[in-house]
Amino acid sequence: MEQTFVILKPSTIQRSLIGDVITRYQRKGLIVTGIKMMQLDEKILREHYAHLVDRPFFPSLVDSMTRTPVIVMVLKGKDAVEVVRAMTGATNCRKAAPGTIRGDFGMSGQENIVHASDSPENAVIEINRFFKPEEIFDYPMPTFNAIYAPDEQ
Ligand code: IDP
Ligand code: MG
Repeated sequence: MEQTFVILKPSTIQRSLIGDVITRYQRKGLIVTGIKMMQLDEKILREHYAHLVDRPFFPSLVDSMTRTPVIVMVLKGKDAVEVVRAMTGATNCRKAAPGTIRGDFGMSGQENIVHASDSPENAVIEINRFFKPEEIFDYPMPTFNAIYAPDEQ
């Protein structure tokens, strides 16, 4: 089953929303296969946000993403990348639809609560960038057969 990569950004840590955000993913039926707290630095952010390094807001984004440690997560589910991106909402929280995580928890374009991988290819790259193989776990979930029909598993 597909896995995707999520960062609970410093805005989430500072606003004590860690539990609320993780609860949203778990209630949806996504399985947490990896989770840890880590301090990001400019080097890893230049890789992770390579498409943005030349943008004028990049220094501010680095300041924001290094302000506190973050929580990085791997979530597993059918079509997990698409599902989690849909739950995330538009980049700017003020434009993100109500019901999405950004739409419900934020007011900023930069301080926008979470990062989520935007394609299956990037999910694999990002999981490998932030996690060692032994930090990702495959374990049985008793609820699995209540979350998915047999032909969806
Ligand atoms: P995404 O997080 O919705 O995939 P990206 O365009 O990949 O959006 O941008 C990565 C992150 O960079 C955003 O989540 C946000 O924190 C920040 N960002 C993007 N555009 C802007 C901007 O115009 N001003 C400030 N920060 C921005
Ligand atoms: Mg992006």
